[in-house]
Amino acid sequence: MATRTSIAQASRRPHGRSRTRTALLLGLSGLLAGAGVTALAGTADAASTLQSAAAGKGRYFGAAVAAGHLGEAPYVSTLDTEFGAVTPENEMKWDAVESNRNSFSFGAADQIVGHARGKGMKVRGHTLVWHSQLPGWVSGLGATDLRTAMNNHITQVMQHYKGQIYAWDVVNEAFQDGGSGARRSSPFQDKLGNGFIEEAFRTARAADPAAKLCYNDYNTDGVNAKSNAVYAMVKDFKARGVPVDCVGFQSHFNSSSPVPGDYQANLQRFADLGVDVQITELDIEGSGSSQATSYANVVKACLAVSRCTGVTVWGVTDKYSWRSSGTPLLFDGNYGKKPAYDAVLAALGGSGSGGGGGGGGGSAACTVSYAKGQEWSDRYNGTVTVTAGSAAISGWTTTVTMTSPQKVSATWNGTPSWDGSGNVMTMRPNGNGTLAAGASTSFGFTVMKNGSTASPALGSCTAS
Ligand code: 9MR
Repeated sequence: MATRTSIAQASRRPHGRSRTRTALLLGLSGLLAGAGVTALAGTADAASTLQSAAAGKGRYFGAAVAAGHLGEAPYVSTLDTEFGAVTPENEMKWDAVESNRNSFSFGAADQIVGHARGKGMKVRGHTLVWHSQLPGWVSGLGATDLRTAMNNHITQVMQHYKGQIYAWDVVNEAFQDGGSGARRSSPFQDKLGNGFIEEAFRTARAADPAAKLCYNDYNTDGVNAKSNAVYAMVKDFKARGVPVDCVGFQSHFNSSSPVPGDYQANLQRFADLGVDVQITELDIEGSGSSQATSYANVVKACLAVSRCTGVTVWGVTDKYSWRSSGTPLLFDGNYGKKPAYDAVLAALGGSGSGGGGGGGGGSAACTVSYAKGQEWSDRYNGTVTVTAGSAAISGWTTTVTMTSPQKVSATWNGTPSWDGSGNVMTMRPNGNGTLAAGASTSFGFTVMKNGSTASPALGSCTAS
């Protein structure tokens, strides 16, 4: 387990701001005979997904995946619809594939790789040499034996997946936190010395020459002593022909470790050394528009660096995140798209924003997405997130259509009006009409089921 004091476990509720709940008297407006709800326009330009939008920018958009969740239908459909790359979250680590010396078990990792490749997704291999999730037998070896074991591990694992892996995290987290810029103490460092990293990369190149070979670390996302030390190593490797192709920036952020102001500059300086850069484990604790803005900033930074080849978020849904109480991902526990999702999609030029361009300009546009909230036997809550496109907006309008005989009994953070049937709610801002480019707001409502559990349908979003 990586210990990291800078990442506090935030325990804030998602979307936990105070709500002004406006009870609506529905009396007449709710009931409608016949008609029902027909297909409706749905979300505006809903064809766009994270991967399709990223692909439009020449990038991949991936997620860390756990084999244990591949039997859960909404997990798989979210993964398959939205993502174009996977990283096994734990299944390729040393303790998972070689818990006993020279006895390899690839079952769980194979499941992920098989699924991903069946869907045409890229696979990032994670990770070959790491001080954590390392079986006890490795730590107990003397130097000569350890060197043999390390090289054997790299060779066996990489050859098993030869030709199937886009990029490998060959060495993970080998530097200390703090200002020393020193290597972290580990069996590899302590017994083999600084040269173990170089040796691991050389062995990896021989095992699968087609895979990109990455060094991956955290707290190296901005310019600091730790990233300076990694930078010096990569520079030295490039100068001496040690085979390194990419550097992974894990990018685990929260309020005490926010996205650094020099994030893009840091990516760029590594890219300028002649390596690709990748955002490898992105998650950002928080909720609502501040989380969305941080996500958008990370994605924009990657897009601004031509050698930033893709972004991987560290999980599909908040409920399975390694720090789930911090709700750090793009989909909530019910697989609803969060404001952060919309912001990422907009930053990638996707959805209804008109895409294209590349930063700035453009006319007012917005997109909407729906997420189901808490549910009771007689009612459920819904949230609609409105996200501005590539230009700032000063107002928005969208419609939400319920299935008769459902009725909306309350709304918040919006100003509703109703059509004659009482089924179609047109929502306008309630003090939340002004949004910066890519920024989001949301409104909510309670739907009385009256026997129907149908989800509401969204119309398109109109911005001014
Ligand atoms: O998300 C992973 C979690 O399920 C494991 O318990 C944990 C064990 O160390 O590793 C987590 O993934 C880590 C990744 O492999 C390397 N960078 C930090 C990630 C979060 O701790």
